[in-house]
Amino acid sequence: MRVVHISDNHLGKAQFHLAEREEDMYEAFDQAIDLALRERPDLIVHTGDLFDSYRPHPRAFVRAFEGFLRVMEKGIPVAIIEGNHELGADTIRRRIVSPLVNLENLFERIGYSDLFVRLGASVRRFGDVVVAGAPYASRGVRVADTIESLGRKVKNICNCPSILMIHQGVRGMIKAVYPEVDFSDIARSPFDYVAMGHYHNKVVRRSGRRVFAYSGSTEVVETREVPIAVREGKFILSLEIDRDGIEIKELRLKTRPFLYFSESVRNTRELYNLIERLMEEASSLQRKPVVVGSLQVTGELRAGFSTVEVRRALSDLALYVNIRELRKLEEAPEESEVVTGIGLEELVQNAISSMKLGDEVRSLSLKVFDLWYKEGKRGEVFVREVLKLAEGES
Ligand SMILES: [Mn+2]
Repeated sequence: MRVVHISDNHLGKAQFHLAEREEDMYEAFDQAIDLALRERPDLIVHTGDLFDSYRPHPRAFVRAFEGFLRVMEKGIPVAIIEGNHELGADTIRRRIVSPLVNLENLFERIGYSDLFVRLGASVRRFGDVVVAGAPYASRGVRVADTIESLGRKVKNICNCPSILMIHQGVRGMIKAVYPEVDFSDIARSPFDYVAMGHYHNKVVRRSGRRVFAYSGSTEVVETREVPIAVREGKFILSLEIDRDGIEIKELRLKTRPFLYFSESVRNTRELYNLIERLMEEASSLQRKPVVVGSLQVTGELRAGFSTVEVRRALSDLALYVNIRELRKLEEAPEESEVVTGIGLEELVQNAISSMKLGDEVRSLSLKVFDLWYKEGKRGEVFVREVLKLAEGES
């Protein structure tokens, strides 16, 4: 059976408050569907965060509907689970349904109930494979127990290849401060392919005949993904799965170009060398890039001057310029900190821990952060709010 794995489209997100970036998310999703259809798959599995919000903009909802309709009109089923972004605080506390339920209802109305299948800790057979899936669960919920019980159900259905779909941080696969599952929990389960969402960079791990994979997001959703995204790109995964094993192909998407730099400049000559290089790179591209970088400024350069100069030079060449200017060398982020990990929570924790706070306030700040994090708010706005809260206390 040919199965395509897609994840984390974050439809509706307008990164940097730009309409162009909202459109980029839609285009990446459309492209993912195009690439998937070219594979002539028997099934598409979607591992969550189709939408950026549990209350998506109608534009995002319509684009998702249109994309999946193209799949279903060809008779191809889609199995999907909710990511944390589809399960906001309201959906849990006030029993508001996730947007995937709305989508499911709509497809049911037009006769596609067999083709759009939302898995809520349940198992379904599609042709010669059994698929189990569970929606995102925050830390504290025993995800490992859910996986174990799904594993038992799968064995009862048929003696055929099996797929598990989860939207979780898995310790041992990625660097995360709040992993909800250990790699051993999925490794000891009986599933042949574990399709994962949540982490936005592609991670494919083979173990004998089995494969564990994060396909990654289809666009850059947060700036911390940029260092890896510029090197590797964004993907969907296509696999041929049968009793003999799994063959996996990584299909790369053509997404908005990003330029990334992390440099220290000591004087205007070094600054203008950098600017010249960025201008050259930006003008060689067919589409305007988003430029993301950090500048460590030392020596004769005034604070803020370099950032203004880079922005000015790239104003016509780039869609958006996002620079962090660091004054002292020791404040520079470790490259590994930027590159790896689910990360944002770690940055916030480190920031809170490094502030001059009383023990009680620090522990309160970390608790507030923990609560908010569990409710799935982990965008840049959220981090700013938490930092503001903590700073206000000091
Ligand atoms: Mn996501």
